[in-house]
Amino acid sequence: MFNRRQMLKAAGRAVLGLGVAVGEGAGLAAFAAATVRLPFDNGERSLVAYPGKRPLIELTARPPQLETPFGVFNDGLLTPNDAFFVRYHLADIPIEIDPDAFRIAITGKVDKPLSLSLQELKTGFEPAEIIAVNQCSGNSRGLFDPRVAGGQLANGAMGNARWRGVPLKAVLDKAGVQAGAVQVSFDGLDGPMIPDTPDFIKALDIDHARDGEVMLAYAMNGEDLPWLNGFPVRLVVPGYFGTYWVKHLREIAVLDKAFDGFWMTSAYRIPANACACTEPGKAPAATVPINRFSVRSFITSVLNGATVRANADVMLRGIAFDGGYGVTDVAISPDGGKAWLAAALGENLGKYSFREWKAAVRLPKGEHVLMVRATNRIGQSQPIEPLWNPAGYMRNVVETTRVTAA
Ligand SMILES: Nc1nc2c(c(=O)[nH]1)N[C@H]1C(S)=C(S)[C@@H](COP(=O)(O)O)O[C@H]1N2
Ligand SMILES: [Mo]
Repeated sequence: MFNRRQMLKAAGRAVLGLGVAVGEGAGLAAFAAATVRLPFDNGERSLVAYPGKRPLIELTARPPQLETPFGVFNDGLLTPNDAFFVRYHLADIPIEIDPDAFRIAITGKVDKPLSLSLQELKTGFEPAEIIAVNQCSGNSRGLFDPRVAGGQLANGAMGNARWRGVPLKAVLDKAGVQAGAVQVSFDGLDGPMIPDTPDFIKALDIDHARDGEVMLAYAMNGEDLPWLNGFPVRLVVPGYFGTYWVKHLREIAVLDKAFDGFWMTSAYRIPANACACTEPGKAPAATVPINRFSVRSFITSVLNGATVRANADVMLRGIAFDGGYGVTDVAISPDGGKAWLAAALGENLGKYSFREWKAAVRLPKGEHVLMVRATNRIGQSQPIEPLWNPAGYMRNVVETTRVTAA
């Protein structure tokens, strides 16, 4: 219904459109097409079409937080731009950006501070592409038991896209990082509604920032970034949780000490142990900033509660991914975890991408519990019993899909 490209042409400046989407949550009711029920208590949600998006599962309106309906993940390995999930923390999101006036500042411990236009970013550096999954730390949080506070998401706060942009390393090299640099911080155009709320700023260690893979992305699946996914430029941190993928990037600061803002030192921290977990209800003794994805896999071709043909080959299909070592094995259980058979892996789109898998099962008449479990190159896999932590991060239990064969 809303096409940003048309908006650009029409107005010269880019605007989010539908000021109502940001300012007046109530006005959105008119766009609610339907509702869905996520598989947990209070999982009733509206499907709402925001600018540049098809109807998605609305978690909050101010700021917009949208989850991808799970069926999308069976349509292809790349998540379409108009179906890609949306996560914001602060309600004052940009609603008007002039792409010609837009600049990214590179400041701090550099020889030559830079102020890069979009044009300079696109033409002054060698472009790079990478296919990578973006997943929110709290993806699947609504499934935690006992329940935890935070956005109550099912499994749709993830997506896989082909990102195009400039390696952060190239930009930092141009600015000339000075000796003693420790971290690099990233700030976007969005801000808090009241000054007491800390601005959303994230940081990476200097070596990570200069690994050549972390990218300033200006395109996604061959098009400009959708507004709500960070137009005109966002950070892409392959293998790392979405919290580092700062949108509407406006300032990159090279720091000579670890960044001490709220979103690094208090939020987005996980228990400092091998499972990143605690006993349900217990706080961790020590924490570290959340970092790489744990291994996950999903059946996408049949959903919980589906009916499949009995005594016939049923081709199961799905996706698997990890934090960048690469998925090497996917196994399927047709009987709730007693027997496991190897699935065939599909095309390798790179170690940060969703990897397709397929496996045929034959099921006698009756109820069946299907499971899928992936393992990566360094032997990391998925727990049969869910891990728990107070923030509801990193859920990666072996998924269970109940079907009836008839
Ligand atoms: N500017 C800005 N960037 C941000 C955030 C934010 O609140 N503001 N949220 C982060 C979090 S927690 C996630 S999960 C991803 C989500 O990316 P998406 O909205 O493009 O799906 O954006 C990240 N980048
Ligand atoms: Mo997130």
